[in-house]
Amino acid sequence: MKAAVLYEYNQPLVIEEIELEDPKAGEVHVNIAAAGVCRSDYHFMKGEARIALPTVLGHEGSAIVKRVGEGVTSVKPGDHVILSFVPGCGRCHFCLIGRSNLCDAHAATGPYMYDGTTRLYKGEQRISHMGKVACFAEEAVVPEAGCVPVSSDFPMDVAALIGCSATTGIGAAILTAAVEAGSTVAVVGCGGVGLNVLQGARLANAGRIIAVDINEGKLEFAMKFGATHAVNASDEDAVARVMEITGGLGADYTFEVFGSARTVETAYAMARKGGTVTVVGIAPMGEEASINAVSLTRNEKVLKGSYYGSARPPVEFPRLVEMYRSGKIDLDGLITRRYRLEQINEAYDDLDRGDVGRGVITFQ
Ligand code: PAD
Ligand code: ZN
Repeated sequence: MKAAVLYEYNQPLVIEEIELEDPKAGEVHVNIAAAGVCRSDYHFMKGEARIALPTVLGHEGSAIVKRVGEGVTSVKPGDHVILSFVPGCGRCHFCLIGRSNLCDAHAATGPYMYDGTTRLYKGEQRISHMGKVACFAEEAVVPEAGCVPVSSDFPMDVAALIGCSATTGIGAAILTAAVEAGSTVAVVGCGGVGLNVLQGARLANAGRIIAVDINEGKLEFAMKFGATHAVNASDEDAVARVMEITGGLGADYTFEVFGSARTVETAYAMARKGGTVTVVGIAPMGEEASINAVSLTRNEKVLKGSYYGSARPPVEFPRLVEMYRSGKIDLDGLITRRYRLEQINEAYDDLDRGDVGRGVITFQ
């Protein structure tokens, strides 16, 4: 099957034929339908985050089940599924307390299947699977728990977005931060994930929703996804502007959705006393944000991380499907460009330039 393989950091993905082994017990072989172009993959391409190389990236995907391994009961060939990049093991402490997004067994095996081996090879060479998904390929083998069924009349490009950006962004607003109705929200970084934080804040009936970005196009987009104010951080002091908009108080909830120490500090500075700062972006390895320790105490700020929107995919994916169907969230409007797998390097150049809401690779 054809896949996009990352052999070396800072080199283009290589589109080539590789081998996919049969699913083992508890695994599912799928045909990928659509894959979203997310910055998390880009962090690996740039070497800002590390993964076992070579690897097939892609963690925001939808697919159709082709066949199932021994013991698989929750899906069957022909079923449409949304892929989860943290398929909880169901047995570790975090899965048992209902926080499967923090699954220990998944973290321990990383980009390999739960038995620690791979299903992807180029000749003798082992290739790893990002998030046990690896959807920048025509086909994949994934754990059963990574397949969340979705009805066959549901659009597959939208389904892919539910696999990461929608769940991550809306979950950060609703589940991690639990934004209160009427409150003021500021979102730093309005790409595919940040736009979903904005619409999550709108769903929570936030009062003022302030979008902060360095790209004017993204800010225009943000106004369609719930923002009431737009702040261009490349031509004004974003913290000062948020203070001005909030009458000197700062925002009740702030979100960092780019991925850098600097923007974490910006989101922290914009929060009011007692406000909640939620960090969604994944900063380059080793970067440390500096937070004034006394300000944390005296101002009672709350600093939180949000991974996969604090979601339990089998619970939240179907909820997002229903919110999309009833028109409460807009996912079609996020998809600004569609690409073929062969154009994946171009898709990431577009992401880097900030040209797109969300790009999607389609396979069918
Ligand atoms: P994206 O590239 O689509 O969006 C990033 C946005 O940040 C762009 O609109 C940029 O213009 C904007 N930006 C850049 N610099 C600044 C700045 N200094 N101030 C304000 N805005 C700025 O990326 P994305 O939406 O796909 O991903 C955003 C981050 O979220 C990224 O770090 C990704 O790895 C992370 C992520 N986290 C999770 C999770 O579970 N926590 C899941 C998915 C993605
Ligand atoms: Zn993602």
